[in-house]
Amino acid sequence: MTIKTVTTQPFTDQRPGTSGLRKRVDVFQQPNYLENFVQSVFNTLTDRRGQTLVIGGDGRYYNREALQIILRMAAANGVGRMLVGQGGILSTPAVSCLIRKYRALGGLVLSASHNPGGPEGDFGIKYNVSNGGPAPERITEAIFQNSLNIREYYTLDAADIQLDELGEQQLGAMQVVVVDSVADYAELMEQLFDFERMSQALRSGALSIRFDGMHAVTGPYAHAILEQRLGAPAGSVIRGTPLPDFGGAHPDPNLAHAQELAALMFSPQAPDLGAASDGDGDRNMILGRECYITPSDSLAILVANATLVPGYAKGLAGVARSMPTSRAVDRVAEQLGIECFETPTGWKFFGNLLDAGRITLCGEESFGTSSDHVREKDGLWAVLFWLNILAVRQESVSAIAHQHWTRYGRNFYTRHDYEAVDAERAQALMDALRRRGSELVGQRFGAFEIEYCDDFSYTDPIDETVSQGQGLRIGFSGSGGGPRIVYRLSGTGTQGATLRVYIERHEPTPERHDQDPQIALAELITLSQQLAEIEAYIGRTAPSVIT
Ligand code: VG1
Ligand code: CO
Repeated sequence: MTIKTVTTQPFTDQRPGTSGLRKRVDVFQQPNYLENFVQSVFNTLTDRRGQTLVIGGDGRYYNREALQIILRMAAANGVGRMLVGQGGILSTPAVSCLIRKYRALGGLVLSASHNPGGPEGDFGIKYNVSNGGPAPERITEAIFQNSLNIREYYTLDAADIQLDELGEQQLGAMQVVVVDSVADYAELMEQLFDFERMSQALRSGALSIRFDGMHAVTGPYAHAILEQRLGAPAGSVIRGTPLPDFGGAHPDPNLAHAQELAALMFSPQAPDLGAASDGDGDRNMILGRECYITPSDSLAILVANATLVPGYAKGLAGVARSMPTSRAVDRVAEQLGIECFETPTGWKFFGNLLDAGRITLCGEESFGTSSDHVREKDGLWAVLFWLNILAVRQESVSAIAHQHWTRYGRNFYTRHDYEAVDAERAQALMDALRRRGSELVGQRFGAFEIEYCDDFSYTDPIDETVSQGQGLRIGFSGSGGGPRIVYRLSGTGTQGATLRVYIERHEPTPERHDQDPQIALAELITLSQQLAEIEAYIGRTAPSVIT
């Protein structure tokens, strides 16, 4: 089959963000837009010839079309073998699992994660490297530089691959293997968790779960693992069929977007555990009966209970959290006497620590938790971890959380997002705050005195790469690390800018642990708006989403 060389012009906006290249579907559908980016990836992979790559997506609109385009380009670029999820479906953690298991050179994830899908929604593409994790900044930057200079791309004149048929097919000189989307991932989960114990509890009715797949990628995984293997009654998984537009809903697992689940969990019919995952299956939300667990607390509780789970019974090497994530896990790590790292936002920053064996569990406040079993965050893994803990402890989610807070204190935490604001104004807000940093130190606002104000810079402990400008931190004096407000701009949005404000305060007194976080943090929330002059800069008096 002859390779076709197609002439093209560069686009200037193909710099990957926090998690790959994300744009509106109509941007991706422009002639050569996807092709340019994919060719830039291949150009960067100088050792791709004859190698294996993994590819799959979350099933959103344009997934199948994009897959066919990429497969033809891969063949024309000399890739030896492509492992493709059946129907084009693979969750982000499943891609990571397959890359590692089959020693692939890397993989491509087609997803815009929790962003809405459909013709009016978003699409995305992310390259993962041979450890199964997102490409580090050095590589994403090389891809971007390549995209600025690209003049041609390579493809084949060939018929479409049958994406729904398991097994081998040929595309030019390249082998395409359509693999079961769930099997390898499910097998990995069985190695980590006590399936027998969880299954007994679920089958006997001692334990019950409701999992919301949000019509995104985790549906097939949850049906197979929770219902078929573990025996949770049919109906335990809701919205379990992936749909190209996610049923018109927003596949973002939080209280605002998983309303049916949230309503159930705060009703008399609530099961023991409620959970949801996002578009590409790497996020998780955890709920108990009348109880919502923040992702930051979830990480801390998993770390504190890890030895109850077979895969982690030996204990943890260390842990890590992204900078804006609450410091609840720091306290647990301190008690356990293990290292705790603070990394910039984005899963790629955990990769080196995981590879070096310095950390076992890690997480982000944005509903992301995982371990060294893959190199991505893993939604269903977190749900199984909780289920395993519940099966062993035989206590409610709420009781476990309260005992945790009694022992370590509670880190009241909230994130306020100001979405789709003017990008220049948002940048001006950040610049002004950065400039005022040193003058703010020592100033007092009511009960709060500013102890430090800095722009977070991270030096990777393994390869010493420096990442600057990762968010502004304002720390106040006080016990338990002191209250903290963090400001940063999102790197995953596709419309204007999104300002994220993260607010946190440690509360040691158990009698005060049952407050609503928005009330417990009320003064700091007001202060977060005043200090950054949010209304003056971006014209908003309230956030668009609170988590
Ligand atoms: C957000 C989250 C970040 C997460 C990223 C990708 O990034 O804050 O913690 O790693 O999304 O998650 P940002 O730059 O918009 O704040 V996902 O589920 O899109 O892969
Ligand atoms: Co995601």
